[in-house]
Amino acid sequence: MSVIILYGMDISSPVRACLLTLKALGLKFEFKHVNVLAGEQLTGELIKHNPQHTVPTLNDNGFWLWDSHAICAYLVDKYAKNDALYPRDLALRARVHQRLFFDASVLYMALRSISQAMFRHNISIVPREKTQGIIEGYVLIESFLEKSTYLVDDRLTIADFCCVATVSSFAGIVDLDAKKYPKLSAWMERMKKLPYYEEANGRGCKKYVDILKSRLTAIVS
Ligand SMILES: N[C@@H](CCC(=O)N[C@@H](CS)C(=O)NCC(=O)O)C(=O)O
Repeated sequence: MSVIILYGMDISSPVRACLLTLKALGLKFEFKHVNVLAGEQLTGELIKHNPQHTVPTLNDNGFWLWDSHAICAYLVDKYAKNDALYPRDLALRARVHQRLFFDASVLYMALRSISQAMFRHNISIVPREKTQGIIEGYVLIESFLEKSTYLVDDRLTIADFCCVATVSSFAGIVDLDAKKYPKLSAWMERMKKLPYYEEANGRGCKKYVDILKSRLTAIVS
């Protein structure tokens, strides 16, 4: 019997990107909870197969893969009935990649630079310059959505899944101002209407945002 296993915890934004993809594809999968806050990623099966010990990690019938962007792309290529979520057209795919790499290298890193200090070193005061990374993320996504309803034209792709999982988590540090970022806010509302959004991203994101807010004591210049 075919078994897809996703290792992770739902407060993790890259894990939620994979949950959005799995749900959008209607795939059956097993979710193995790994409590990263307790260091569980450094033990058991996960560390044997993923020396980088990150979640999400996928085990698709013995094929192991990590990094949310790689996992989402793989799942669509392997299991989707069509290429809508990850177009095969060269130029479209290149633009999806640009957004995915933007998420990995800009958005996620802005969040990580703050959350790692909080989770690993119990630091509750955030330097203002670090929150600038989040604000720049908001500004850039607003500009990407200037002429389109999704991040690549008017088509929903895995780029939206990866970016929304990260951007929705930003609210733990800097609330999204709908007046300043109307296109971004409309996109978030559009994403929230997806029938699987709440289960795949909404719930875990709320938990994560609540944790960040409870730990944050001040933003200082
Ligand atoms: N670029 C990776 C980031 C994965 C990542 O850093 N995940 C964090 C949780 S959000 C993690 O596993 N941290 C535990 C560790 O690095 O040991 C992805 O998109 O999957």
